[in-house]
Amino acid sequence: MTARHLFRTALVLAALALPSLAFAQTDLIISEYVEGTSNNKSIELFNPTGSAIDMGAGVYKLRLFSNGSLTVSAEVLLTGTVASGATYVISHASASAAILGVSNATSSTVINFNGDDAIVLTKSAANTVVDAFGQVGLDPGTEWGTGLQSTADNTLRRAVLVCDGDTNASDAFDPTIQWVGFATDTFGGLGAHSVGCGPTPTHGSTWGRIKTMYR
Ligand SMILES: [Ca+2]
Ligand SMILES: [Ca+2]
Ligand SMILES: [Ca+2]
Repeated sequence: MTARHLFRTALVLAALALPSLAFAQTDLIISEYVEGTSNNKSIELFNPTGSAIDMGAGVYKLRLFSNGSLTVSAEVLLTGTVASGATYVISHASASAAILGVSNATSSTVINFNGDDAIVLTKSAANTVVDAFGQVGLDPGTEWGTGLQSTADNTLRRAVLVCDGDTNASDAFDPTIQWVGFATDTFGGLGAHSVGCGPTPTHGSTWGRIKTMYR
């Protein structure tokens, strides 16, 4: 084999060794929480993965744990498929027309929180936690957080760099870490969500992830 052949072979091997692009995100996240006046209440789910997610097939549930309860207060079995990059909005049936107009479903038992209640997205018959909002088993009094970044009388939107759910529903919850706060009855963000994490190299170099985040 000549030096030229060796060089070309090395190039081919180097190309084969390049990581392929894939989405590192693996599941749905809770991307928006609306706790407004009257029954203006809503939860938005977002699919940050590269594939559609069939919630019925995956036995996804949205569950409410009211006022520090350790046992589920209400739950709804979710159905429908959420495309990659799409949202799924579930709201109180008596919410304003602006909310209902962008809602995919309603549940007046689960979407029935007022600031001191935890909401957990689970999947499978075993109710594996996919994402959690609030702390199950703890009543914070009135709300978690402060000012606009609190769970009562505000809209909270997941920060763009949050691409994976909080799979621990039992630890302390501070909405100022992963959530951006908006004034009471802010509905304009429902039905769409953006994240700063697109496809990342399968072999997970941190630099590759950083580059795709800031591209
Ligand atoms: Ca409550
Ligand atoms: Ca948690
Ligand atoms: Ca949104």
